[in-house]
Amino acid sequence: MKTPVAQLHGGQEGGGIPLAGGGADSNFEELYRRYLDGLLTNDHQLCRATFLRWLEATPDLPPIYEGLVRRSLYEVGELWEQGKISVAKEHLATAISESLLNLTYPRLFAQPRVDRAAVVTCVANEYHQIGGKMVADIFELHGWRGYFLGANTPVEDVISLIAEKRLNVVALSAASELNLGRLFGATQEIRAAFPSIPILVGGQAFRCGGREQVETISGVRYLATLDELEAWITEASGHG
Ligand code: B12
Repeated sequence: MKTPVAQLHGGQEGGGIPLAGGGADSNFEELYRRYLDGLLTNDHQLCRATFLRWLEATPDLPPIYEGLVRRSLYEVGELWEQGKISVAKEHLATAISESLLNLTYPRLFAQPRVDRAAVVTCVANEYHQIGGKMVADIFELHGWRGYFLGANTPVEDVISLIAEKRLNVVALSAASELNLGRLFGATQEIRAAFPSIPILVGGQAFRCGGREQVETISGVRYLATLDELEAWITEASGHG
């Protein structure tokens, strides 16, 4: 019998998946297919085992966060958009994905701490929070404190928090294109309240543009990937 992934995409079934031998890339591809099967059959155990296998084999987080979790959720989103899976299945896949991110905690908090802090939040009306959570985790991985506020946060509350904590950067996330205007507005309000704090922005809301507009505000940078974020953190960590 074909697996759900094979049924939906006409692809091959995954077999045993030792990571040594047979080419690392093809093994990761098989792991990915197995993980996606787990998501689509709501098999939390299988997803967990596959996630841990990938985690063991990968010293860095961006490959697992983007190569496994983001890639699979984008695929889940396409299947939902095409009407091939139900909203319920998409929600289950999201819940599994979100819970698995916490398996990286031992690695995140094992890093030596630096005296830096970031706040990461989704703008008001934005309910896609997994990308923002990944961003906060990458700050933690680099020894920063990554305050993650999650979905749908009013900008005035973000501003209060910036005033309360000693923050070095604000990171704003938006996935829905409809929220691009809110993100732009939030960025302007934060800049008006704090003339020099760096503001990072990102998320799929920028898929069809918007970067140029938001980067006209001083000290605002759009970053597309976790690798770009790591480069930014490394550079910022070097400045006293
Ligand atoms: C899960 C999901 C939901 C869940 C979210 C739950 C949760 N806990 O997050 C729920 C059910 C709430 C939801 C709701 C909706 N959703 Co939805 N959803 C998704 C889905 C399947 C996965 C989202 C996800 O987690 N992706 C994985 C993360 C890791 O990727 P990411 O967000 O891009 O983040 C990465 C980068 O962008 C970057 N990044 C992100 N933010 C930031 C910030 C900074 C500072 C930096 C540096 C980097 C960065 O880092 C991450 C790692 O690379 C996507 C499909 C997709 N393509 O993503 C659709 C999708 C995003 N949703 C979509 C839609 C249409 C909706 C709804 C409007 C549906 C509806 N009719 O109600 C609502 C909107 C709700 C709202 N107001 O926000 C569309 C958006 C289309 C568009 N162009 O705007 C998508 C693309 C599905 C589709 N194919 O049509 N959704």
